[in-house]
Parts: sequence; structure tokens; C-alpha cells
Amino acid sequence: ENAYDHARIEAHWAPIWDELQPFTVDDPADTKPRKYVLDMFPYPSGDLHMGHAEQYALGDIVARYWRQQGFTVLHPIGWDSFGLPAENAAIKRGADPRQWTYDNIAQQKASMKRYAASFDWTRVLHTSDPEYYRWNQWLFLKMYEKGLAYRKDSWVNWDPVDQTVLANEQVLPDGTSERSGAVVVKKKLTQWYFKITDYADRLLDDLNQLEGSWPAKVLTMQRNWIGRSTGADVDFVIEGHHSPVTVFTTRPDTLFGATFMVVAPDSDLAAELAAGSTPEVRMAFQAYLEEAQKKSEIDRQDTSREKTGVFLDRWAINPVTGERIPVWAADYVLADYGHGAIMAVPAHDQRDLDFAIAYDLPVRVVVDTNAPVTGAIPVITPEMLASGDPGTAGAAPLDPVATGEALTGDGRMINSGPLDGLSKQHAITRAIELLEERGTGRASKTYRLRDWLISRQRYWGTPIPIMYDEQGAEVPVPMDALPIELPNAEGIDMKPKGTSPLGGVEDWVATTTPDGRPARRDTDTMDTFVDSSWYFLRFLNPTDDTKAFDPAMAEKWAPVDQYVGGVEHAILHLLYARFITKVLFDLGYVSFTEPFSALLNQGMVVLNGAKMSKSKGNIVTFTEGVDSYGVDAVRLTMAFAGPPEDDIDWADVSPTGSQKFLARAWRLSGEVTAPVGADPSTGDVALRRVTHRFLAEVPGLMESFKFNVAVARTMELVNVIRKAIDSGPGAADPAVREAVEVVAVALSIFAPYTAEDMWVRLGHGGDTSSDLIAFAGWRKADPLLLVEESVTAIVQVDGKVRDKLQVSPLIGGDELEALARASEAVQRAIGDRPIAQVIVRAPRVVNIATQK
Ligand code: ANZ
Repeated sequence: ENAYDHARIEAHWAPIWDELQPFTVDDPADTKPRKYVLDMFPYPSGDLHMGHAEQYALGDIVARYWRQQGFTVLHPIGWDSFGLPAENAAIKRGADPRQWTYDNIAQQKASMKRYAASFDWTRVLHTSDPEYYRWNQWLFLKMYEKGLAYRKDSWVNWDPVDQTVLANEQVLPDGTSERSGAVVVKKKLTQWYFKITDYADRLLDDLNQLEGSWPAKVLTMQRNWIGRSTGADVDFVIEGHHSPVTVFTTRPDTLFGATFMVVAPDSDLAAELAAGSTPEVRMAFQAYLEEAQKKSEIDRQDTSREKTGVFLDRWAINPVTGERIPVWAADYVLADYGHGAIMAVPAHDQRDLDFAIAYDLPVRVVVDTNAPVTGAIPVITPEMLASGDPGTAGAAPLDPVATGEALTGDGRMINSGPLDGLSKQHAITRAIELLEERGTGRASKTYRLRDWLISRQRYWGTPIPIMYDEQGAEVPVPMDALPIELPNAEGIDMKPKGTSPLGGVEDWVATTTPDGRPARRDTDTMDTFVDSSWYFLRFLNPTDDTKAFDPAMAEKWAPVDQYVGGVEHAILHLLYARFITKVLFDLGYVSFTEPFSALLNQGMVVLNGAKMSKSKGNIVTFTEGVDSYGVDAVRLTMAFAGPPEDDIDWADVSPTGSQKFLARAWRLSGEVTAPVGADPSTGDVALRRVTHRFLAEVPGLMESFKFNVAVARTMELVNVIRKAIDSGPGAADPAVREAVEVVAVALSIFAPYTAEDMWVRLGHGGDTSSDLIAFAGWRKADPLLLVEESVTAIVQVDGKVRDKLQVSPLIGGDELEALARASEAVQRAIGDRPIAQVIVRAPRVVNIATQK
């Protein structure tokens, strides 16, 4: 068997590994250092594809690397197996979603085993198992007890095709559904929410802990998603209204320029103000509201859109000027941001200016953007005040009405009483102080983040553990009655109709409260992001039927040291997992506040520049890939293609090249003739230097995710060994054995089948897990072999030796020439004569000839 045959090697090792289960982590007495390496778990949506092949190669590389570094690595896998794909498949084919799901899981599992992903197969979990989802229900009830799960009647994003509610996060920037592509509309429903907004500050501030270990892009996306704005809340009294109206502003400095107020037409406040107005206003308002509701939130925020609104014939009092200002309803103000009402400062806010121009409302400039601003607190002299010049020098303030452009820049405050002369920043601070002194406002923050809507009108999900008594009051299901299992799918009509399919299962819906009164179950199921928000903890003891997870195990293993997955989860999944971790911290179940200490986002696998998709018919399936080239060649190709965060174009990479390289490396293992354990220190020093530089360099490459460079270094080492055998010290040299063993261990990270076979051919291996190459360990580089040798290079000028340089034996010709030219002795010898010719023979000689 002297030819490399990937199929033979795979067929030999796969059953042995399956038998040994070498990556099971279950020894409580194990004292080795630990790592928790986690791949984002897959949806069971069919067989694996090349994207999976990439992700699971990269995660596995990290896991296998740390094992070679002497760590016990927890590397589990499971399936995110609730959700719409199963339900839609069921609707389309009349199949049971359960059947579809578990069949797909079986197929994916077989593929992952074939792929030699080094998972601990004893920890597999499926979120659609009642043994798993009962703990979603437990989590829900814990959050309910804490007031973090609540129900509210509200406008929701409605996907008219899938007939389900969408989280804000699932609505794309163009206003269509991420799931079905349909244009999302608004609908009023009573839904369950998780109060993630209570955690907005912590979710934002704790991102600082992740700086450097999460991709910067993901941190930015999380920050923008949370979207914290700082400023002030200001209370405006409204004539004839029962209580003051509070607005949020980021520019309290401009309060003296607030010349009208605008409320969101779809807010309760607008309805109340209109109701207290004239019949004409009520009618005009109603018509306007209906128009506004047809528009998407994205449209409403589009600044280029023509401004529209209705005057409510109500008046507010500006708390600092005492002026009466008109109150309007306009759809550029959103009901669910800030307080759904604003103070309009047309001189300094473009939307307000457009509106003021459209409806001929007063505009007052309060920041002179022509005046110079200094970093220091401006000094306002009594003379300046006396002369009426609050430090404004030069040109007159610009006129926003004439130009149509709001003055948004910094400058000096004018027309603003006690704020006059201050810069914007100082005026903001001072204005907040003034408001606080008068009790009409206070410093405040507002967020783009909304509470997490978790109710879904679908069958294939976790039932919400709440029932309603005959008065409609919420009654939580007692903990000891969990799980509330899904009824059998048989006979349930899952076609989307706007209400949950579970509503039709009368004997499931009808229940009794713990004190024996008739009640009806909530028929919605949870967003599947609930399932994935804490699964990393369930892996620690996935079969425990007494608790969601064991805090002692969490203490031992969590947080996850390295999380690996696609950038498509950069916002939602990660945000929710971070949120739930903080909730569990507050409940005292875990001692850490961030779930994933480091994050690696792999790129996508594309084909000829295009995303692979069924509709384009350009999918390379996982099975096709590994059948054609072998598992190891596919894995190696994924690692070698480039930095892991870049996309891989399957048309540009060469799995055949990977295969050839693996064959070259594998052949070496059959040629070594030095016996096992031969003392390498008696071997060829030049080869040993190369081997030990490799040992020293590769860990840094691996830990900075430069897997492609590590593979390139392995290829170089293989070439050097080839030469050493063919035209160097020969196959019997102990340094050759050492080098080939180092190659085998390095390859065990990328190409486990090939490496395992090499290991046995090299005379290692045995019957137990610890004999496998996966646990052979990374050799320490010998520092003595890392010291760079140097050679003496001679520099001649016109045939006379003028200098001797100590240089690396690997120095390039250009570099050596540059050193020679830089030598003072050489320059002196050349004098002012022009150089005619330079001949370089690195690393030994540089010959410089001058013109005579
Ligand atoms: C007065 C003002 C003057 C404002 C000025 C801006 C400039 P960000 O940064 O996005 O948080 N605003 C507040 N609530 C709003 C709502 N529900 N719908 C639409 N706009 C709203 O924006 C905060 C600013 O957006 C607030 O500050 C408010 O306008 C407006 F020269 O108040 B500002």
C-alpha cells in the first residue's frame, strides 16, 4: 500500500474513531488546562453544504490545535432544530415536521462524522427535543418572575406570506421580510416580549471587554443596533392637557430655538390630543393617521421624503421661553423612539426645517455657526455682554430658511438667554442644569434597541408556558408541570392563517389552573432565537433532567473560549445570547457576563463569485465535494484558501492541489528509516533548524487564525524534507524522522485521516484514544536551534576587499546589496565615482565596479 488513497484511509479510520469516541470529555479528575471551542450549531435544513464544510473545518482546526497544545477541549455539537423550514416543508409535502427534522439531523450527523469533526458525540442536543425545550420554558418562567417577560398590545411587523410576526431585526432595510421576501406590514397584536431594553447599557458597555477578541465589524454592528443616544428629556406643558408631554432631544442646547412640537401620528398621545381638539381636526387627523400607517418605518425615516403633517390645534409652552408653540402630528416622528414626540428646532435640524418651510412655521437661529469655537470654555467679558455681542465675531449668522439648509454644526449660542456665548457642548451641559434646577427636564438616554418580541404564530417551536383563566388573567404553568409538550402534528393545519396552528387543538388548549379552574393555554410558540440564546450552557450536561445546566460545570467550562460561525449572526443571535447570559448572571446561575470570549466569523463559500443557491443551480454539495477529493483535501483547501474571514470561491481553489500535497507528505512517512525514538540531536542540524523554526512559528499563526500561512509553512517543510531525503543526509537521519513526525502532527490539525495514517506508518499508534495522533502533542521548539546562524559576506570595490558583513545565510541579493552600499567603508572606497556594475552572490560576495 504505497500509493496515497484517501478513500482507503477514510474507510480504515472512520470506524475506528467511531468506536473509540476519542473526543469525549468526561473525566472529572482531568487536571489539564481547558478550552471550550464551539461552532454555531446548524439548522437541519437538508444535507450539509460547502458552507458547513468550511465552518466545521475551521472550528475543528481550532479544537484540534488546542488539543495538540495540551488542553482538554470541549467541542460539542447539536442541532437548532425548531423553526420555519421544517414547518414549511411539512406544509409543502404534507410531512410531519418532526420526521423531516430528525431525518435531516441523521443525515447531517453522518456527514459530520465522515468529515472527521472532532466532536464529543455524547453531548448532542436538539432544541426540538422536549428534554431541551422544557428549559426554554423554565427560562421563560424565570424571566416572567423577574418581570423580564411581559405581554403587550402593540404594532408588530407582520409577514403577510409566512403569516407570522417578525422581530425588527428580521425586517430588511428595504422593508421586506428576511424570511419570505414579502413587504412587511404593521398589525396590532398582543404578544410576549423579553425586556432586553433593561440591559441596553450593559449590552453596549460590555462590548468593550470583547475589543480585540471579536471582529471589529461585529462590535460596530452590535453598537449600532443598540444605538444609544445621549441628551435630555424635556417636559412641555400642553394647554388643556392633563399632564406635561416629555420629548427626547440630543440637542437641549437648542431649546430656545424650539418653535413648534411634533408628535407621532400613531402614538396614543396624538390620538388623545386630537380627541381634545375640534371635529375638523379629528377628521383630518384620522385621515392622516390612516395614510401614515401604510408607510414602512424605513420610508418614514427617509429624510429626502416630502414632509407632511396635520396641525392639531393644540398649544405647548416652551419651558425656557414661556412661548406658546403649535403642536403638529407628522409621520417623520416615530411612535416607538424616544417618547414619540419632539421639540422641533427648525434652524438646526434638517427634518424640522423642511417641515417648517412646508407649513410656514417660525424658524429661530440659536447657534451662530459662523462664530469661532474653541475647545476652552469661552470667556465672555462684561464688555461683550454690554455691547450685546456674546462673543460672535465676523459674519452674520447664516439664514437657514433662505438656504434651505439647517445649521447643524458647532458655533456660539445666540438668542438663548443664559446660554448665550457658550459652545454647543457647554450649552448642552448648561441647558441640562437649567432644566434640572427648574424641574422641567433631566439628562437622559435613548436607544434604538427594542424589546425582543418572542411570540410566533407557528407550530414547530417551544410552547409558551402561560395559560389564561376565564377572566383572561395570565397564569404561569408551574415549574413541575414542565415541559408543556407540543401536541402531535397529525391533523394540525399548519397553513399560515394569522393565528397559531395550536389554537385548533382543542384538547391541548383546554387546561386547568393549578388551583383547578378552567383555563386555556397560550397557543403561540417562542422565537427560535430563544433556543439558541443559552444552548452553549446545555452542552455542559445535556441529559440532566433536573436542571437547565449545572452552575458548577458552567464555572468549570464557560464562557466559551472560541466561538466560530457566520457573520449572518453578527447581530441577533449574539445579542440575544449576550442578553440571556446577563440575565442568568443576575439570577445567580453563572459568574460571567459575556458568553463568548472570542469570536471567529468565517467567510462564505461562493462559486464563480456568486452565492451558491438552489435557485441558481450552482450548489456544490458536501457529499460531491468529499466524494471527489476526499475529506482531508476539502478540509485542507478550506484552511489554505485564504484568511478565514474572507469568502472562498470554490472555482478559484484547488482541492486537487491539496490532494497532491497530502500525497507528498504521506509518502514521506513510508520512507523514514531511522527507528522510533532515534535521538534527533545526532541528526542533520540544517534540517533541524528548519523543523524547529516551524515548531516555533506555527502556534502564533494558528492563534491569530492565519491557518493558510500555517499550511504554507507545512508545505515548505515537506519540500525541505524531500530534499533532505533525496540529496541531503538521507532517510536514515534521525532529523528526518523528527521532521516527518512534526509534519504529521501539524497535519493532524488540518487533515486528520492522512495524519493518523502517517502516524501509524511512522511506527506509532495503538489501541486506545491516547495513542491517536490527535493527542501526540506539539513539540517544543529547541531554542538553541532557533538562534540564527550568520555567514560572512565580503564586499569588494574594484577588486579590493573593503568590508565584511555578518548576514543571515538566507539573505536575498537585493538586501545584501543594500547593506553593502550602506557600509561607510564601502562608500569611502567608492568616493564620488559613479558605480558601473554591481555583482551580488548572496550570501557571500558583493562586487562593486566603479567608472574610471
Ligand atoms: C431637538 C433637536 C435639535 C434635535 C437639533 C436634533 C437636532 P438620534 O441621534 O437618532 O437619537 N427625535 C427624537 N425622538 C424622535 C422620534 N420619535 N422620531 C423622530 N425623531 C425623533 O436623534 C435624536 C433626535 O431626533 C432628537 O433630538 C429629536 O430631535 C429627534 F438641532 O431634538 B432633536
